[in-house]
Amino acid sequence: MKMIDFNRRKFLITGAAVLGAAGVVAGVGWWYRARRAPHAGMETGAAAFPNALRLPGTSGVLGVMDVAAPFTMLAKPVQHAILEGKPAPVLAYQVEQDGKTWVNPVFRVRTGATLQAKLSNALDENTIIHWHGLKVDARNDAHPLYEIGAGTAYDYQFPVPNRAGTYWYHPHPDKLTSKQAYLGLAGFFIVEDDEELALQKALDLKLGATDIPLVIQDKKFDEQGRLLYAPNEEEKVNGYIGDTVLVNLTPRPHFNAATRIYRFRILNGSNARIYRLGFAQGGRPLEYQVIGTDGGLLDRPYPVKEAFLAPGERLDVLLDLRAAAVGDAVMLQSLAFDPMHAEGSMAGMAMDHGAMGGMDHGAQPGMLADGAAIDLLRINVASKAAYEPRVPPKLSTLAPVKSAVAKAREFVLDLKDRRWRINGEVFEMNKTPVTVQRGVNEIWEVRNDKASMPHPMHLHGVPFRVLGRSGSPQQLKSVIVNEQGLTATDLGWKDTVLVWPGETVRLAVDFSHPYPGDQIYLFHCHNLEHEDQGMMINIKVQA
Ligand SMILES: [Cu+2]
Repeated sequence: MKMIDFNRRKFLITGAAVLGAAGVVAGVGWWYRARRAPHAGMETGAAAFPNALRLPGTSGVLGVMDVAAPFTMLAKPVQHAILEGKPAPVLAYQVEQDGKTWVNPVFRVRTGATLQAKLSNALDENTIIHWHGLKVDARNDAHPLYEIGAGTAYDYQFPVPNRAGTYWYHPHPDKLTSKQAYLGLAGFFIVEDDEELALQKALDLKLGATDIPLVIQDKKFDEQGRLLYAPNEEEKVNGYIGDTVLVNLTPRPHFNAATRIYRFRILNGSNARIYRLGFAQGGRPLEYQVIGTDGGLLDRPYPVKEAFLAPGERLDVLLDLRAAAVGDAVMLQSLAFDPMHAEGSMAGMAMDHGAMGGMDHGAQPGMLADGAAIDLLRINVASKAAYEPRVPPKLSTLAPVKSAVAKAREFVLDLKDRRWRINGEVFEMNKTPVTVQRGVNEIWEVRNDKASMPHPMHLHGVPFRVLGRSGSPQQLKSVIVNEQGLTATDLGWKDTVLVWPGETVRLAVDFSHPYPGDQIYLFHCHNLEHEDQGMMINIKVQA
């Protein structure tokens, strides 16, 4: 298995290198092979999805925990059988309160509430928690400057000013984020406000039953069911791709539904894999409504048939099963796409003709290529429901984007000597190449090199709006929803935005905040191998 993987990666790099400037062509070729991959649209029958999707209960793994009193999060290895009958060590956040235990809890909190938590590090290395998407000061945001050693603890205390939305938390220590997140450390952080509660009431939604957080993660396992994390040099450049896709830590999952509306809060918690999400019934794509993104509800529902979701991003969707009949099945899928690995053409790597022999053999058995079609979750329509509600035509009011006075600030993404760079640099802990003034609205222009791969760029502490995309690849055309070239995933308040090769993405960032003193935040790629390899830059917000 390891051999196979090595050969495939080797091909991916050398294939692109051989084709030189036509690196994009190599990407397309890869896509066609991916479509022929054995997993692509493999078996969609009930027998192929034997495992009940893990749903958030009131405790245990992914249990919902209402944040009220202070609590302690113990980061530690635990035994957990992701694969049936194969208990194996994973890393987890464990919380104990009122006689109950949660593992990677789904935190639920009201806007304006204060979170008081102690991180206790029972790992054998440094760690720190980043509250992804929350508006907090630098100390609570957990820049790796604040990482703590094994056996020590860190106190968080901050009000949650965010509007309602699906946020999350995960580790952020220097150069260890990818490994720790991959081995299990991650969870949802759901914020609610009056508007959100009104929507739940209008659509009769209940968290864990009809309002379901779904975290999608691709993993590799060994024979004993242990998670394998050992990226080789190619995988550090490409990102670490798994061959088993889990939804809520469940492989090959099914969910028994009734004929009503369901809400899915989808988080791409994978290290590097992008998904092109669609629902289908009998191979026919179903329309669904995008109602929210990273930073909460949109102004209205946006009907789509597919949407890209990159690592770190969230998509809040409604699926209407009222037209379905009992006995029907609806698949949540990732559709095949060109992963656009065009980076090899500029990577300056030596050609290896020996590896080309494997080129025509396509994806190897057991591998799940980047961009391959994947059946993620089988939704069995199992019962009839009397369900009257209609989706409200208006969901929320988004504050208008403030116009910026300054000229755009540029961020250029490229690859040199096998390291991904932002503005020609790789991360240095104590260097702050970017200083912005607190209170200023800036326009950011993020430009990705043509000979590159897609980078999901994440900004800490400060949410932004996506203003426009240009130079987008052809495959984005079918998902663009407005004249600015945005996709449904780009709408509303964002903290992570996907930038495809050759694209320029314009952002509006509002740097006003209430915290005294200078704040050091981060702007980085959420392909976690890229992040750990230094595709990250300090952003100083000067008081
Ligand atoms: Cu990246």
